[in-house]
Amino acid sequence: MTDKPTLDDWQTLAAKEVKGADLTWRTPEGIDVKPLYTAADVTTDPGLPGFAPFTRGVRASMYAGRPWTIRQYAGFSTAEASNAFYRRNLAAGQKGLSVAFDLATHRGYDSDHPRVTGDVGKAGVAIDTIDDMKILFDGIPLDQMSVSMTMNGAVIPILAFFIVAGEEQGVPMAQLDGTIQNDILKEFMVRNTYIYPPEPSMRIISDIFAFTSANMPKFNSISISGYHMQEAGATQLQELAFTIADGMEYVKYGVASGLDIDKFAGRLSFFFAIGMNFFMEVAKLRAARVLWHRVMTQLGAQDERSKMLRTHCQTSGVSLTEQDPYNNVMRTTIEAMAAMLGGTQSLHTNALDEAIALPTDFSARIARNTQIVIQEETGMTKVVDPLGGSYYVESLTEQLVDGAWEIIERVEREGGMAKAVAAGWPKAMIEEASAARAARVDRGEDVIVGVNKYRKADEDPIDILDVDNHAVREAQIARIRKVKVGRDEAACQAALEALKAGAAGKANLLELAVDCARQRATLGEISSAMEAGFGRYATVPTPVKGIYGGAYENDARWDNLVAGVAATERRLGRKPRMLVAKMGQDGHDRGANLVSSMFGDLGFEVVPGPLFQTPREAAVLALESDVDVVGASSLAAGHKTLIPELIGHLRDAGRADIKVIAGGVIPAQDYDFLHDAGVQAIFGPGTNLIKAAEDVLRLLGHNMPPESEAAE
Ligand code: MLC
Ligand code: 5AD
Repeated sequence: MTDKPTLDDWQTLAAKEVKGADLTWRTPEGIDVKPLYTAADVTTDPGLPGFAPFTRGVRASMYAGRPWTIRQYAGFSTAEASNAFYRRNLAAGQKGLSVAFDLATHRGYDSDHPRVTGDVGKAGVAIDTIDDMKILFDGIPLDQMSVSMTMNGAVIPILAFFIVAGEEQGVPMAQLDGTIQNDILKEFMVRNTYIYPPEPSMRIISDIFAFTSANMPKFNSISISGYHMQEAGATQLQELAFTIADGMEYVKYGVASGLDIDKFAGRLSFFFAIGMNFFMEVAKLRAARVLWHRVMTQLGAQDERSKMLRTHCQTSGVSLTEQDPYNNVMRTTIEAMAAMLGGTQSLHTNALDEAIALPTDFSARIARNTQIVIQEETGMTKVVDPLGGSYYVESLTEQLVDGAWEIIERVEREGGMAKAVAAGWPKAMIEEASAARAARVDRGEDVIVGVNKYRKADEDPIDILDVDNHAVREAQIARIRKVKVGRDEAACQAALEALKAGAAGKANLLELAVDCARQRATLGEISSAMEAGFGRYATVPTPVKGIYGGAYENDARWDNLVAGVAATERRLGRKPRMLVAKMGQDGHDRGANLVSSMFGDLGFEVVPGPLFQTPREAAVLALESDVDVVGASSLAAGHKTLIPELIGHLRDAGRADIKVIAGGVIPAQDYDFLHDAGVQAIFGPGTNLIKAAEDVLRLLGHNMPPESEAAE
């Protein structure tokens, strides 16, 4: 009989099989993943589910007792259209609701505001008044259905509308079950639907904690979100650390505002993205629970429920592709499995058309059924934390806990997350990770099937949802008028004045806004009443330098481009200039920041345009900066309205020579329309930035050598 093989024996055997090749994989988190894990890699006992520190789940019985909530995020066009969509989805097996609002609503503008013509009803549903909110939940009993609302900027009017919609349905607020996102720190960092400056924004959050903990015991007062960090390019470690650090900051603000920690902490909830690194995602959710338990113990919570991290998850949008879109169904399935194996409480699975448009009934059905099949056909829900005890998963969990703790300690040393966000380093860290990832994808080092490998020669177009924002806007304007005519104007103005005074003083803003909602004040009016005291916040992007370009050191194609930029500079007598424009209320700046960063690395003079410009403002900036090209980045479906307007303003100013290119989430169906409007090049999702830069140089009159085409 031979001796039991040792780890050294395995090492020797494996090395022989692969002829000595190094099998270690360094992940973007900087974790060295080895080809084999054994008991020697695990130092802590994960304990049992339902018990501190909840590594294996927050409930003892987990999905064996009750499966996670199938909660699909949705909303588009009008309240009527979204309500009908919700009802169809609930009839087909969805369990909880999740409302997506349009960007005008997010940013506190009524649909009749001149700044939002391109955004009404586009990325979500338009909500201007309590009447819209009531229609949204028509026939959906709010004492039985839990409702998540993704709202951060205009969180006060939206929550007030929700409370009053319940009231007018006959449901007292104490019975309302659901979640409000209410997470402003990550808005300043990555999602950008803030309205007010950081300080009053943090006060709003504490006011909501105070109001809901006193009046709405079933309602989750916040959804502390890492999702958007991962969407913006963060590594899973960054997402984990900054999310927990955000949570700490909110708890500290709540306590500083006079609340007892155990009175509100039990209703804090979380939200993570689940991307394609399967085991890392499983470990991330487990690590998050351990970290939250640790943090809350440190902050003095006594009640175990205050230390329990309950979370929603959404499969990753950025991991999905426009090309060969049916691959997205597989990707989403894999991600959904990671979310459930990590122990999520609630889940959204993305639709296969994610990279180009909002879901249709067809794509939403497949996305929803992905979860139903896992829950009802596979037996996977029968066992609690089935990956518990996996050497690899336990080891990754520990490494993520330790890695995140280091980042959290840095945040704490520097005074907490609000200060860190103001200083800007977390955002810069995420953008660096984003640029590094883009370079790895463009260089083919990270494979995306159907995009940088096994790409189809021809893509078959798929049917997508197109919202007519002009029609939605007209309908909304009519309803705003109707509501204003029907209300008691003096009572409404008095409620708004009280809110204005409350913003200047210390009164609870949500309580005052509920009165405004009862008096039929609009979302824009409620928002402006607070803006009068708080002001509106604006920032200018600062693209990171050298990360994308640095990945292309000694690369012939990059060098060719740099030479092309230099030649263009000699021809123009100055560096070529590009404005990267973000128009409308679309704050998704990942693409714009990447493009600014890359063209800067190539030697362009880049003008990174501020967020939320109108087409006229973007045109004025283009003229003042005397740019050669405007790159309009659009990720929220406003392109068919905003980009043609921009071109019109440039032409009116006699500068039709300025080239306008468009990039972002632009469906192939819209290309002809945009070309006819004068757009000279369009770069959709999955564009290789090197190829895009070559096209831009050609547009600027440079004769790019043909070998760079061949090198693609
Ligand atoms: C659960 N329960 C159990 C149980 N499991 N009881 C006994 N045995 C078990 N095994 C109980 C719970 O205690 C709870 O009751 C009730 O069942 C509901 O379960 P839950 O686990 O709390 O689920 P849920 O109600 O769905 O709440 C999940 C949540 C919540 C806490 C994470 O915050 C939530 O739903 N979040 C969703 C956020 C979301 O959808 N966001 C979309 C973002 S999209 P009780 O009484 O204890 O409550 C976005 C995109 C963008 O942001 O950028 O636009
Ligand atoms: N309906 C459905 N899903 C949406 N998403 C954003 N808006 C909507 C909507 N109105 C999803 C996408 C996106 C993520 C932020 O949320 O998956 O990537």
